[in-house]
Amino acid sequence: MAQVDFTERQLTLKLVYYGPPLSGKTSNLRALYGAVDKLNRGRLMTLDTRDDRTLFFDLLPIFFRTSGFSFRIKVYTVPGQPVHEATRKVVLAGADGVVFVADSEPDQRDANLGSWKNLVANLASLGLAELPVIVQYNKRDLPDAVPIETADRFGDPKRKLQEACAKGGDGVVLTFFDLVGRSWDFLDRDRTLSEKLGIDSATFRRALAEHVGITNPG
Ligand SMILES: Nc1nc2c(ncn2[C@@H]2O[C@H](COP(=O)(O)OP(=O)(O)OP(=O)(O)O)[C@@H](O)[C@H]2O)c(=O)[nH]1
Ligand SMILES: [Mg+2]
Repeated sequence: MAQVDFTERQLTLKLVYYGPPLSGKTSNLRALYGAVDKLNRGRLMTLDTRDDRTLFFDLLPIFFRTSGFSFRIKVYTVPGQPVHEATRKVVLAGADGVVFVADSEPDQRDANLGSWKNLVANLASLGLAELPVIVQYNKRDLPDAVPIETADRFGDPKRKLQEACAKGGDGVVLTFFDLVGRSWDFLDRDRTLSEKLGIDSATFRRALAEHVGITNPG
């Protein structure tokens, strides 16, 4: 869970991008890296094999200050290939929120569902069943992309779906903002964060939008 250090006046959030193999998790991180002002991000660490598949995880640190408090957001991806199950669980531990990157290719429906079930099982075993999860449908640029109206909503017909093209960057920042906001609200509910920090949700969101150098999220 989030680390709050009142002596250092610092809050650290951990977000994880999860999903089936090749759905575009690493591409999301690359696009985010490109969108965030360089003063507000660290190095993008990607651990690939030679064929560009994530072997362990990727990590992008993002940071900003407001009202005398410093915020660090550690954004991770997991490797999608089934063989990396142990790694996925390690990376997911301690998360404050998850983006589930689904693949819009029609033939990836089963892969999406399988990965979703894997996520739900891992969250439950880590005691994180209530964690905010945003579903992003990536690769919307593909001509045969599954229509968003008929896309799998993973058991919740009312679930909001974020559309994205991580390769071009569309929807990546919006997905990220949505998750950071939801993670803040989730933590605030449990730990009365706003009170302790003297920063309310609206102030936090405004600071995030201003300080990560994005004037028009989306
Ligand atoms: N057409 C299209 N291709 C995409 C998009 N996003 C990613 N890709 C491609 O999909 C492939 C996989 O992308 P990655 O970001 O490496 O996928 P991943 O989810 O990190 O894959 P693993 O780490 O193996 O689980 C690459 O060839 C990307 O260029 C997109 O929005 N549209
Ligand atoms: Mg990857």
